[in-house]
Amino acid sequence: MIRPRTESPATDFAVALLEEFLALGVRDIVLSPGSRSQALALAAAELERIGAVRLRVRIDERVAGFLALGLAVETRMPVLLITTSGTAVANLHPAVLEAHHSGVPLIVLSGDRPDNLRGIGSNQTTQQPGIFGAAVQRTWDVGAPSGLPGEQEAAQQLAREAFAVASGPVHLNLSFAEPLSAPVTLTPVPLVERSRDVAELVSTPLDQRAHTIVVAGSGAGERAEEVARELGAPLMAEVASGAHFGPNLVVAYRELLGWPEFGGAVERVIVFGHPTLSREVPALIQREGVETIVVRGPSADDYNPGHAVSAFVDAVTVDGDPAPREWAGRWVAASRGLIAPEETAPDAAADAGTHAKSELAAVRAEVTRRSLAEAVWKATWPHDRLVLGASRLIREADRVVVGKKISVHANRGLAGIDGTIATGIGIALASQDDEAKGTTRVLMGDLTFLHDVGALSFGVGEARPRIQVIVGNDGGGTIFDGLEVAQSAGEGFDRVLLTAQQVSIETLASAYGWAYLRVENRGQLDQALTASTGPTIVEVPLRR
Ligand SMILES: Cc1ncc(C[n+]2csc(CCOP(=O)(O)OP(=O)(O)O)c2C)c(N)n1
Ligand SMILES: [Mg+2]
Repeated sequence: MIRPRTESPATDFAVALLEEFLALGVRDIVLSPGSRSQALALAAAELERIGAVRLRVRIDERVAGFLALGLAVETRMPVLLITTSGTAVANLHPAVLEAHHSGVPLIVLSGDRPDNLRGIGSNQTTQQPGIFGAAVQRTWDVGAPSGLPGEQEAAQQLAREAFAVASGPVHLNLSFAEPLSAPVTLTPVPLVERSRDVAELVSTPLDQRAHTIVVAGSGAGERAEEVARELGAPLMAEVASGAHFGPNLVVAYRELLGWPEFGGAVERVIVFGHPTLSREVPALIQREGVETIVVRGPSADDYNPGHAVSAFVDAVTVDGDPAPREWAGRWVAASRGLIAPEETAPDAAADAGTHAKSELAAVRAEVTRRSLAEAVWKATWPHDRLVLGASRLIREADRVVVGKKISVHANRGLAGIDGTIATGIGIALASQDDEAKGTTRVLMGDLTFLHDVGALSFGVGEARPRIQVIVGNDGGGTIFDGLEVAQSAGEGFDRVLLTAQQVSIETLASAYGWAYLRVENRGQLDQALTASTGPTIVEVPLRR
């Protein structure tokens, strides 16, 4: 549909562009303020007023980028990101890179000056086309609309082209000239719910040869679990793979991959998603005589450690009956034996007094990384969402948590410690949009938290989801303690790797208007995890 013209060609273009994105099925817009992009921003605000989009406004573009990423992860639809010119655009780069490497659709709309005002030292003007390099599927540099006939149709065409290639991030750099906007009033038009065309995948058949294992990395999804069952293969599913459940799950996969009678016996590996959490998986794939088939995902790069992968396929099918249960059963049983409880549970046969005492001791016990990961996992149900930051806690969770069919996300495209809170808020907002359902829990280390503290800011009128940001605070980046450098670095280690910090998280929570709970023992942790309603920070002190 073409709207009547306003006094500003910029506004006419912006409205036509955004309305076409809506017609294609886009429902979420995130924007940061600025003058050059005002036509887009005001059109977005008007579309929000008539109930046609969900609009989120964030002052920090880095936060806006990761918020959009979280929304897109949850909705599986492209999200529009609107920014002004200059450094504003560059602040989207981290989220654009993560989206590129994990195959999340983002459509960046950056405002810019017209061509004749670029490269002459105009205020807030830099080389924006190409700023994201190879991290975007495509870049358009669009001249300023000037009111010529056909400009609105051109805007619609642009939206269709961008939407069609947005399997990851794309960049529309849009020039605008004065008048940068004009008042516009929109009336709702009926929107057709359209799902995105999914390309027909060519399936490769797999036989049930024994001594096959299925590996599920980040973004693998439920299909990995299904294929493991159909093949009768043990399933090495990372905690944020979307496949960490089912009868074939092998939680202690790292240990077993190192054992000759388990890892040593593997002949074939089927990989879904992007494995990043172990050294054992890439080592196995590079071992002489192991055949590896990678099922391609949306990520930019195909997983190919040591260039040792034998075949890349779009999808797999399994014909016939699973391999004998003996193979998978052995792995599952051995894994169960390895994941012993951290502390012995109260002895049921003991007398009532001893029983009560040991229960009390369990409630008062200090929280460890393992018990923190397990408690958060245990508190999460299918209507909830779990987001795991980079560093030690996701690794701890990956080593110990039992199989459970819940929605878990981690930014493993580049495994940055940036944007974790914003990503979690995006997932929370999108997953809770319909009716009040579920809580999103975001578990991270203290540096990861401090890196994204700006994401705690909700502007006036912004929706505040049910979210718990759970910070395991060990006073710095203690993951480096476990690396070789901790032994070799000497005095500089604490200053430049651990980067110790003593920031008051409680004060930050209060400054940003979040509820705050400090957890001193396991009993308090369990209570805190089920307590909250609105945005809450749960600080859990951990030993270095
Ligand atoms: C944006 C970014 N900068 C730096 C790194 C390197 N890095 C990985 S883990 C880490 C420390 C994380 O510390 P914390 O969040 O406290 O977790 P802990 O290691 O203590 O569990 C850093 C700096 C990264 N992954 N991403
Ligand atoms: Mg830490």
